[in-house]
Parts: sequence; structure tokens; C-alpha cells
Amino acid sequence: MDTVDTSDASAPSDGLDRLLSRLRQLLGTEHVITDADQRAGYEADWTGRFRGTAAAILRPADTGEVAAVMRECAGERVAIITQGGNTSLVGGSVPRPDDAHRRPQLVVSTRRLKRMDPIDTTAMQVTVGAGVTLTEWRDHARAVGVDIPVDFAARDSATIGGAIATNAGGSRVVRFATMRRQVTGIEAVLPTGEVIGSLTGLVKQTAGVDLAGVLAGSEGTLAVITAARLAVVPWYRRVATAMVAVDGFDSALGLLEAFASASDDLDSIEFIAPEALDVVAAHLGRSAPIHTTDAGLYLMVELAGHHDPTDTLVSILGALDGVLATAVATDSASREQLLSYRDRITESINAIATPLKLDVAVAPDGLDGLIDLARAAARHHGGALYAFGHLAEGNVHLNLLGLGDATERVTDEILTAVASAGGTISAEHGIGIAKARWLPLIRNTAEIDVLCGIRQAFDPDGVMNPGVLDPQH
Ligand code: 2HG
Ligand code: ZN
Repeated sequence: MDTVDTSDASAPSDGLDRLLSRLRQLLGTEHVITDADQRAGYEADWTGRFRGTAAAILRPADTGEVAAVMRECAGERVAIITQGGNTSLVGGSVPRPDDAHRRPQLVVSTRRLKRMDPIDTTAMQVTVGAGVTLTEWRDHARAVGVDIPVDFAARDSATIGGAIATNAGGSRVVRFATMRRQVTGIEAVLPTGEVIGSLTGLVKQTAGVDLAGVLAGSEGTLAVITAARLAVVPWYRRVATAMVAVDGFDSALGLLEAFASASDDLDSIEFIAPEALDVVAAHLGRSAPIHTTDAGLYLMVELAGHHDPTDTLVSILGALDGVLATAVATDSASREQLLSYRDRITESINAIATPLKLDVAVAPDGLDGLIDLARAAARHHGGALYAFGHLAEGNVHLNLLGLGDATERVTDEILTAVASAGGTISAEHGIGIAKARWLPLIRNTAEIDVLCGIRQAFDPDGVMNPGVLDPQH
């Protein structure tokens, strides 16, 4: 995927200076950040695993400014890293430690793209800017009595642009599918500065290839997403939440089946391995909500509807043999308390050390075996595994600590096992640079050629997020 660079490897710094001064005229000096201290928050990822140096952080205010930035940068031998809330867990939104062509890297931050149009409650759609966070989108929707179909723990920082670019998932996929399915229109800026896409949200815009579908999951390698037309959904205000201890995955899958067949209200069903529950409880300074020594697995289940789903929740939980203990929350304070044991696992692991994160999915009945394999691999190298995830999609977040210099080997072992089980090496975080090398495990040569061709069509000079989604990286 790399283009061959025959020019002088070192960027002509007076050229860069001239570019930056043109960009300052365009955006205003305060929105072209070159000061090292101010750049720092954009240069390292949230986990601390990925970082690089940016020549500048560019903060355009609207689509017109993004287009002008891209026009100025076209042909300038710079790499463009698009960044939203900087919650990527695969190194996709921060500069590379070293660009393959030693080009200056410019971070285009979309955080100021805060457009939020009125909600069309007939079409159940809304147009929002790429820099709007999930929480802002949700608050905007709820202000007119509707809701959003996507939710995950990074909701306060993660942006719409990033969620589309990674085809994000989260806890409500079981009910509403992933981000790609929520996008009914898209607006994006090509490396040339041309604006493409449509925000009409016409459901029957069926002419040819779906641009929104192509950009969803493209991880900043094709264009800068500036706005999207998104679905909104009914707001199910009556919610019942339970943490459930079960004896193992067979019972967990039995529960999933029972909920799916007995209720239309299943909103999320998440699993937490015992080690992960211990670590988050310790981090929160509280004991776990359920005390049982023989739990093989914990679930966080939520039903949400227009009528109180508590009775349904309790009766389904009561009917299954493998359920060992439950803690049910019906008011919002106890619900928040319970959900914090799921939402705050990521930060609790990071508080110990920077983990290796493998976001993978297999058929749900393969989760048990995969987690056993990952746990054994971690222990073999003196490390530990913290596993949790989204049960219905077979999506497990394998967080491994203490692997020392075995990180690559363990990654290889686990991702190879996932691929040979017919799974995917990325389920919602993206491939980024973290897993680019392993892409051929799940995409054959013809597929990789097609993907390279699409990339080439959008970005012939290879400036967009170099290294990301690139198996040669
Ligand atoms: C979640 O499901 C996120 O909470 C983060 O996808 C997962 O930290 C992780 O590995
Ligand atoms: Zn997740």
C-alpha cells in the first residue's frame, strides 16, 4: 500500500513553515498548535501505548475550513492524521512514531465540528458534525424525547466521526447493530479538498456504491469525515438492570437465548470474567455487587422498554439453573452504580499498567475456549488476562498485562487462533497500526488488493493515516 518515495527524505522545513503560516491565516493562529506542551494531548493515545510527534495540530471549525486545510496540504509531502476524541485503542488517531516517508505529520482535529441540526422525529434522523460526542448526540436526542442507538464507556469523549471511522459497536449492538447501520448520509473531505457525500438521509438513495458504507470502518485512510446523517431511536425510559453470576459460558448463552426469545426489550448483555470484576472493584474501592465464590462469569444485563421490564427480567433470571446470584437495579442511582462495574474496567486496567488490547470476535459458543487459550498464553509468559465484552456478538476484549517481550508472540498466537476459528481480529476498535500486520489473517490477497485499490482511488498520494490498515506496516 505504500507509495514509493524517491524524493529527498527530509522535509524542507521552510516549505513546512510556509504551509503552517498559510494554515494560520486560514484557521487563526490559536487553531494551528505547534507548541509542544499544547500538542502533547493530541500526540499520545489514551492508553499511553502509542505516540508520535506532530508538526502541528490543526483545528478547523467547519467543513469549509477542513476543505481549505486539505487543499493547502495537497501536494505538500505531509501526512494527515484525523483525530476525534482521541479514544482510539489501536493507535489509529495519533501520529506514528516514525512516518515511513519521514513526512511531517499534521493532526486534523475534528473536535470543533460541532454542528447539531434539529432532529427530524418523523424520519427519525439527525445531522451532526463529526466532532459531536456520543453524550452530546444523546442529550440532543433526549431533549426531544428520542434516543441514540449507540452507547459505550468512552461516550463523553468519543466523537461521531471516530465512531463512524472505526465502525464502533458498544453495548446496544444486540438491539440496534453497529455504527455503520446508523449512518443514513455522510459528508467527507477528500485529500484534494473536494467535499463528497450527502446529508439528505434519503433512505432510497440507492444509486451505486454506498459512500457512507465505504467510509464506515475506513479509519481515516480515505477522507476526513466532517458530518453525518444518523438514525435516532425511541427512548425506552423504563429500564431494569442486573448483574448476574453464572457458572460459565453455557449458562450465559442460555440466558441470552431466553432473553432474546421471551422479550423484545433486551438492550445489552455484557460479560465480565471474574479477574476483570476483581480489578474494577478494587479500583472503585468497593466490593463486587455479588458475592459468590463459584462464579465462572458475570453478566450485566439490561432490559429497556416503554413498560417496566423488571418482572420479565427477574422471572427469566429465576428460571435458569446456571444462575448463581443476581443484583437487580431498578432506580437510576443503583443502576449507575451497577453499570460502573462494567464501564470502568478499561480505566481500572490502565491504572495498573498499559495493557495489550486485543478486541476480537468469534461465534459466541467459541468465547469460552478462546478466553482459556488467552489466559494460558498470558500465564505462560508470567502475565495476566482481564477479559470482558459483548456476549451476543461474541466480542471479547482481551486485555493482557505483564507479557514483557512476549507481546508480539502472544498477539500472534491469539489472533491466529481467532482467525482459524472463523473469527475477526477486530470487532469494534479498528485495526489501526496495532493489528495492521495481522490483517492477512482475515482478508485474502484479492480482498487486500481491492481495499488497496479503494484507498488509492481516494488518496493516490498515500497521505491519509499512513500505516493504519496497512499490512506492510
Ligand atoms: C468496552 O467495551 C470498550 O468497554 C473498551 O470497547 C474495551 O478497554 C477495552 O479493551
Ligand atoms: Zn467494547
